[in-house]
Amino acid sequence: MKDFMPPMPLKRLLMTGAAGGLGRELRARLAPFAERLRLSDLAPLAATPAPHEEDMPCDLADKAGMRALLADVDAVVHFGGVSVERPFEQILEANLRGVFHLYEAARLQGVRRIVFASSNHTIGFYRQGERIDTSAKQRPDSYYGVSKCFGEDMAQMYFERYGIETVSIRIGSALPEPQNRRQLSTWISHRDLVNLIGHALFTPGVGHTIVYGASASRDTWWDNSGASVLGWAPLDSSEPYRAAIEAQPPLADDDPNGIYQGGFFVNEGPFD
Ligand code: NAI
Ligand code: 15L
Repeated sequence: MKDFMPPMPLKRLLMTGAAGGLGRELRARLAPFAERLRLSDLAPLAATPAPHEEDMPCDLADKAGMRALLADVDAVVHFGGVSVERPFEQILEANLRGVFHLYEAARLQGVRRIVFASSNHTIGFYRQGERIDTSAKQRPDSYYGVSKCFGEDMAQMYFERYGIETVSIRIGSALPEPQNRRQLSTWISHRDLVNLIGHALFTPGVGHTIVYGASASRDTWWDNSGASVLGWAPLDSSEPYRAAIEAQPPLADDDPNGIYQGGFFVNEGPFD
C-alpha cells in the first residue's frame, strides 16, 4: 500500500492544535489534502505560514471565535486541546466547551467532515493484553480520557441529528519512535497517522466511525476491523524497535505502565 493521495484536494482544510507537537509534525504533510490550510492554535505557530497556509489564532473556549474560524472551511482536523491529564477546569474549557463550539460552528457554517483526535485514554482502564474493538465499553482513565469520550459522543450526536460526519481516531502514542514496552503496542508512526487522516477526510459515507490509531504491532490490543470502511492499513510497525526496548530494565509488578492500556494516566491526579 502507498501513501494516501486525495482524489481531489479540498478547497480549505482547518487544523486546530497546529502549534502543538503533532501540529508541528503533520502540518507540512497535510499540504496535499487542500489548496489552503488554515492553521489555528492559542499558541504561536512554530514556523511562519507557507504560501498555501493561513494563520488564524483562536481559543477553543471562544464560541464566536470558533464560528468565525470555521467560515469557508470544507473540513476540520481537530487536534487542539489539552492533551494530557490536567485539573478538570482546564479540560472543561479546551476539550468540553471546545468540542461543543467546534460542532456548533460546523453546524452553523455547513462544515460536513471532522477528523477528531480522540485517544487511547478513552479505554485506558482495560488491561494490557485484553483485545478490544471500537464497540467495547468506554473505560476512560482520567478527566482527559473522559473529555475524549465526550468528543466521540458529540460526534455521534451531530451525525445523527445533522449529518456532520466524523472519524474519531483513538490515537495511541504518536511519536517518531516507540519509547517503552507499552508503546510497542500503542505506537503510531507519523506516516501512518497522516495516511489515516487522509482516509478519514476523503472516504465517503463514514457517518461517525471510531478507529484506533496504531501502527502494526505484533501484540496489538486493538481490533480495527470495524474501521475497514476507511480502507486504511498501517505501513509501519513497532517490531524494528522491539529488541532495544525489551532490553530496558523490567517494570515493577505494580507499575501501571505494565498493567493498563492507558499506562500511567490511570494514576495522574487528583490535583487538589
Ligand atoms: P499538544 O499538547 O502538543 O498540542 C495541542 C495543542 O492544542 C497545543 O498547541 C495547544 O496550544 C493547543 N490548545 C490547548 N488548549 C487550547 C485552547 N483552549 N484553544 C486553542 N488551542 C488550544 O498535543 P499533541 O501531542 O500535538 O496532540 C494533538 C492532539 O492529539 C490532542 O488533541 C491530543 O489529545 C491528541 N492525542 C495525541 C496523542 C499523541 O501521542 N501525541 C495520543 C492521543 C491523542
Ligand atoms: C495521549 O492521549 C497523549 O496526548 C499523549 O501525550 C500520550 O501520552 C499518548 O496519549 C499515550 O498514551 O502514549
